Amino acid sequence: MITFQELLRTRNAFLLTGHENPDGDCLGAQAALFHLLQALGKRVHIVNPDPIGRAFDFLTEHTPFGHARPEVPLPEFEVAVLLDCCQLSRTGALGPRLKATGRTIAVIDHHVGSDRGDGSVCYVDVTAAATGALVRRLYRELDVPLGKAAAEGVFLSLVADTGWFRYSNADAEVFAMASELIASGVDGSRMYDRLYRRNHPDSALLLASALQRHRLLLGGKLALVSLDAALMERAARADFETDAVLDPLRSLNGVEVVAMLKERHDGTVRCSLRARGDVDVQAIVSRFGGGGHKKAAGATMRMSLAAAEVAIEAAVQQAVGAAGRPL
Ligand SMILES: [Mn+2]
Repeated sequence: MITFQELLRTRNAFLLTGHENPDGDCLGAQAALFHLLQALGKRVHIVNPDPIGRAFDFLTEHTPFGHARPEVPLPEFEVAVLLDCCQLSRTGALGPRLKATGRTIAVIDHHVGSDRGDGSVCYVDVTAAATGALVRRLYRELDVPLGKAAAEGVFLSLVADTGWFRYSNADAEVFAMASELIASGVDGSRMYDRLYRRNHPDSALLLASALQRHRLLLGGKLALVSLDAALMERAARADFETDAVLDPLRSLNGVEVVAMLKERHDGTVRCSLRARGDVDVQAIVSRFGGGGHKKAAGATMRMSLAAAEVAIEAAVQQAVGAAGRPL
């Protein structure tokens, strides 16, 4: 069995990809791995299922991000690397195209069970706070110095997945890496402004409308917010990041789980769960075919918004009971 490091050393052409609607960890890790492979003299292309979000456009100053278009052939590659996910199904319409090439699928990921996904060669650690932290480790193991563009990518990964160092996954490795990255010239405050302070003028009203729809259930332990397709369309037009509703709900005293349900036009509902305390939301979403981490997880549910609300409330009720605090 070839190691991940050997794979990077011995193959010459790589395609880097990740999950649909790539987030800061996915994109930051891709930027860092792109420059690692270039330093090793490899050919490398980033081809994501979706274009890079506007908030992350600063990454494109140093790193070329591409996305798949049905009419454009994929670049030649020997290895496709999935970052921040482990299943081709998470890459949307790109998945079947990658599979059809018959090339090696590799995985760098930190989600629960990611060593049992579609990767035949995996670099996985579920205790790592971010996929970008794993790419940082690869630089050390391959003895490649971290350049400025890669440092920016790793820092973005860390802040994206630790909620700017607030979540319980912000461990000693995260702070040690962050310290090293800031010392190497990453401007954290500037990145914060670029990520979070360029919102569309409609964003404040969208946040208010979304928050207005929340309900407290299970005696205040579950905060549930349902965003119907009409609101999701307004959000898309304003590039509004719906995750912004999660923190205000998680801040409410007594809330143990926050559930956000987003209605899609294809008849599915995207569910995002966040936990405070001991409830394992990864276990909850696994019943619906989803995945993630103990404190942050998601699933795509094939049902109506109303049915998803009922299903999630029931599943959370069971889990809150299982966590040792019966209602
Ligand atoms: Mn991640």
